[in-house]
Amino acid sequence: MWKTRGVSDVPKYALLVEELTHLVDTLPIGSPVPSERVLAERSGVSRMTARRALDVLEQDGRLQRIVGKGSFVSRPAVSLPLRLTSFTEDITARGMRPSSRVLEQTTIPADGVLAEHFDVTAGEAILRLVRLRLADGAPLAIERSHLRASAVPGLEALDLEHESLYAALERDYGIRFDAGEQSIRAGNATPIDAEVLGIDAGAAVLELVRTSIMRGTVIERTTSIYPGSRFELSAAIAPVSATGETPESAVRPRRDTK
Ligand code: 16G
Repeated sequence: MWKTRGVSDVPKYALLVEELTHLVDTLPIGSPVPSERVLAERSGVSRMTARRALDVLEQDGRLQRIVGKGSFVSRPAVSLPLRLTSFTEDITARGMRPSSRVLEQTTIPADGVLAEHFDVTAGEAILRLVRLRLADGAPLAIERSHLRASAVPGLEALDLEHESLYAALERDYGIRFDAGEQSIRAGNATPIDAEVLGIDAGAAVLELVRTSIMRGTVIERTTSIYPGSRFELSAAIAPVSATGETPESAVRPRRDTK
């Protein structure tokens, strides 16, 4: 006789995949994930269903199964490339759907620190844009951007909830960055950022600070906060002889700035 298991198990299976995805999202890399047997008992599904759910996460690269040991949260789902690409491009390239929630969009006068970053006089208009960035609906990062207002008149009226900042800069202002600098430093989530990102206050975060330049003019400076337990940075490293420059380490003492 044919079994009807497939039909009755579908919602439970989907639910289990969803639950497991949420679990690995919140656990640090390397943490153990409940075994097939425990999952089956807890969720009231067959062991076969529990195994299939674990398979899905393994195929997505979210879990690593080690024979005889169990399943573990695997390397980050997203590694952050060190290139002048946009969040939208990076996430789309990974087969996920990017989206944003605008938390703040204002024009402010440059204080001393911003004036120095943008090489303008204090008081000059700077656009401030704070966005929660999501991939497939899950919060990934908080980005606090400052933009030279004189280079992007009218930008504050754009709907940056639904479109890429870099795409808008190129389309409306012909801005395509030709240089940039990015610093990466360790930090701890502030209570506000932690709540927005769905992580514990004080949890380790990666802070990426990017300065984007076109024809020698700083246009953008953005600080991105990523949960440290889920991301890694990857960059190609060239042998010293290939660069023709004096060797200099990328690691330097930290300067705390906006
Ligand atoms: C990236 C950039 C950020 C830029 C954003 C634009 C890093 C560390 N930062 O997240 O500086 O503002 O892309 O994204 O990569 P969008 O074009 O999708 O709005």
